[in-house]
Amino acid sequence: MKIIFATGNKGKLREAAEILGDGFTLMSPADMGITEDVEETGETLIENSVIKADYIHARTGLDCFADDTGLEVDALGGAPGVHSARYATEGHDFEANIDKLLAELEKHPGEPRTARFRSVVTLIFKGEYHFFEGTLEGVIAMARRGGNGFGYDPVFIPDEYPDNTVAELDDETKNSISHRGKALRAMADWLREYA
Ligand code: ITT
Repeated sequence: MKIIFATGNKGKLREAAEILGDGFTLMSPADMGITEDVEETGETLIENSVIKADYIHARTGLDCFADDTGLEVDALGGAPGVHSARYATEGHDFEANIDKLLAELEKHPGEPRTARFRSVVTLIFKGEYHFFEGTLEGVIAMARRGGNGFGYDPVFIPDEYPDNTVAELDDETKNSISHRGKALRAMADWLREYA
């Protein structure tokens, strides 16, 4: 099945290709000649994932899905949440975002560093909307570790692997427990059943 993943994030695209497997031919907006980024003006993950999916669907008319992901840190009242990509600066600067996260948590000594990644996937299939969600629970590390993954992975320790950050896991292991893995496997199950 051919489907477009409405994302400009190469890490997400790589993970989705592995999670969805052989039954799906994944295309990116760039493959369709669409290179400009849509503005994520929503106040929630679901709003932003709809904005991204709508943008690509309006331009191609093809089945597509988008993923909006946030990191929710309990000691920070759920921040950065929907603002995770632009936490420190307007550009998607992973390093600056992690620096800001660690600095903000230093202001909360002694508080639990519990957090979760939450992904909301909007699928537009035959013009209709379907939603899938996945979360990954864990804690924020005191410092970066590991070189795999992307984004906040070097400072996120998942409950399933308490000795490792996600950036110390290989892609397959990350996908088997991750927010995106859960949401996209649910989407794939739905497509296999109803498409
Ligand atoms: P698209 O909107 O083009 O899909 P994006 O990187 O802007 O890509 P989001 O709006 O969902 O994606 O932003 C979420 C932020 O959280 C962004 O900084 C990501 O790098 C980060 N993030 C998303 N998924 C992640 C993951 O699996 N591990 C670590 N960080 C992640």
